[in-house]
Amino acid sequence: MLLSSFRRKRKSVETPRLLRLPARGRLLICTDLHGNLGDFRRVRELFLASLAAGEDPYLLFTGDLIHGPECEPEDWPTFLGEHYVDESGTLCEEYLALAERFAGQVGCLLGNHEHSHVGGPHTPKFWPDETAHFEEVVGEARAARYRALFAAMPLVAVSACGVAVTHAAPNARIAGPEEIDRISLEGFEQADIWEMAESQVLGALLWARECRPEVARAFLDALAGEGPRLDVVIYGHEIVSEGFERVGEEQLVLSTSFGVARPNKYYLSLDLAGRYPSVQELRVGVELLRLYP
Ligand SMILES: [Mn+2]
Repeated sequence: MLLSSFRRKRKSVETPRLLRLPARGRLLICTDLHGNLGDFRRVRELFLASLAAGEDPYLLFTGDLIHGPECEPEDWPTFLGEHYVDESGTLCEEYLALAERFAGQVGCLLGNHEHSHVGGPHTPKFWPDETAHFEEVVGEARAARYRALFAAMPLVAVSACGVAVTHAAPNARIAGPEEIDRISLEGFEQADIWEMAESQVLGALLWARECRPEVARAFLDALAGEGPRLDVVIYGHEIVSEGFERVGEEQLVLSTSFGVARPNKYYLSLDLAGRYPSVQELRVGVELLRLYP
C-alpha cells in the first residue's frame, strides 16, 4: 500500500520545476518587477533588439512579476527607489503574449508572490492580503488564467555555461537535480511566512534572503548532478540599492527593477555558449548592464 501511494505521488509530477536553458545564444536575466510595466516593456525591448541582432536570446524573469504598490508620489518612501504605480494585471497579459509568441525563448521562475496564488502563503507586502487584492482587481476569469501560468512556472534554471538561476537565495539542501522536479507547490497556504525562508526546500528557494558561500557551493554541486559543472547562481528577491552584489565566488544578487533608483537598475546578459567560473568574472558594462544606460 505504501509503495503504491509513493509511486502515485511520484507519477503526479507533471510540471518540470527545473528549467534547462539552451546551450547557445544570449541569456538575459531580469529580477523582481512587482508590477512595474515600464521596466517590463524596457526589458522586452532589449530582448527584441537582441533577437533582431541575431543573438538568439533567451529572456528569463526570476519571478515576482506581480504585486506592487499603489500610492501617490508624495507618499512614496524614498528607500523604494523610483516611483511607479502597480500594473500587475497588464504586465501578466503582456508577459503571456510575449511568452506565447516566443515559446521556448521566454521564461519566468516562480516567485514567492506568484506562489501565493497557487499554494503558498498570501503575501502582505503592499496590501494586508495582496493575493486576494490582485485576484479581485483582475476578476476571476483572468485570475484563473494567471493561476495556470504561475502553477506551470519552474523553480530553478540551469545552463551549460555554469550559471544557475533561482528566485531567492539558494539556501537549500538538495541531493540532486531530480529533487527540484519533485517539489510540490501545494499545501503552504497556512504556512507562517516568517518560517518559510527556514523551511526546505521550496520555502528556502522562494523566501531566503541570504546564503552562506559553502551552502551555495553545495547547492550548485548537487544541482549539477551528472550534468555540466555549475559555479554561479543568480537571484533577486532582496533589494540591492546599488543594483547588484557579489557574495563570495558563487552568488550574484541582482536588482533589475523594484526598490532601486533608475540609474541603478541592472540586468544580466550572458553568453550561453561561454563559461562563467565565478561571479568575479561578471563585468560591469559587459555582462552587468544598466536597464537605462
Ligand atoms: Mn520575492
